[in-house]
Amino acid sequence: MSRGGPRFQLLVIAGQDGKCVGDCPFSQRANMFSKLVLNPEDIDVTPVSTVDKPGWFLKLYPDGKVPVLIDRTERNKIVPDSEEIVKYLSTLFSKPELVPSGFEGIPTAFFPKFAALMKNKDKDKDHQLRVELTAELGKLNSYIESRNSSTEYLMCDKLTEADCQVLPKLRHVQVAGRHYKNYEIPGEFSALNAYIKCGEESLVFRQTCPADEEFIWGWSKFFL
Ligand SMILES: N[C@@H](CCC(=O)N[C@@H](CS)C(=O)NCC(=O)O)C(=O)O
Repeated sequence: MSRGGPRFQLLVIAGQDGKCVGDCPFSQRANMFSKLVLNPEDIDVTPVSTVDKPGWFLKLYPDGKVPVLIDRTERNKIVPDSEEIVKYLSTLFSKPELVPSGFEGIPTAFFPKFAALMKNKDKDKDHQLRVELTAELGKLNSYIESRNSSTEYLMCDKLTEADCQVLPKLRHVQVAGRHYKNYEIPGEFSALNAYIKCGEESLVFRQTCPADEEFIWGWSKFFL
């Protein structure tokens, strides 16, 4: 660590107390990826409230969205957006192996389907939205089944950017889906469930995952 403190600061969403880490999957993606690339002493992770955005944050980044990465050795260069943060860190530290090609082939449309179910207020549409969510999760299950069976994570035996994108979103389905919609990822999706178990046991996931209450609080605005 340099005398001036860590090189990077990562602003992520804050939870309900304004201090702990909240439930933004894009923030967790950037946080997970930064842990794959950087030594812990090279980065500070700072939760920022997006409910009551501090003036310093809006001055720094008027769009007011998280995550945002600050590179202190590059005159406090601001890198907003999880995708850009991943590109910036992987290029800077030359880690192409953490961003393998082929992500486009992974079926990830379950998250918009999940959000549609969570936001739906018409009881008559709920069943159809559940069916659509299950169908998308089924595609992900089939994708995982079709890979080399010795592969632990989505693309290989090590966590990559693909896992940083997908695992945080699956956690939303598990925790908020169960709480608000009584939705369970089907047990027969055994490849998907095994992948989730493996991913969620990884240190990087556990270090960055918000508490269950944060998912419940984060989605609560749709259930008032
Ligand atoms: N495309 C962006 C999405 C970031 C995003 O939508 N962040 C949400 C939290 S999950 C946010 O900051 N919302 C606050 C706001 O829009 O005011 C990324 O990948 O980083």
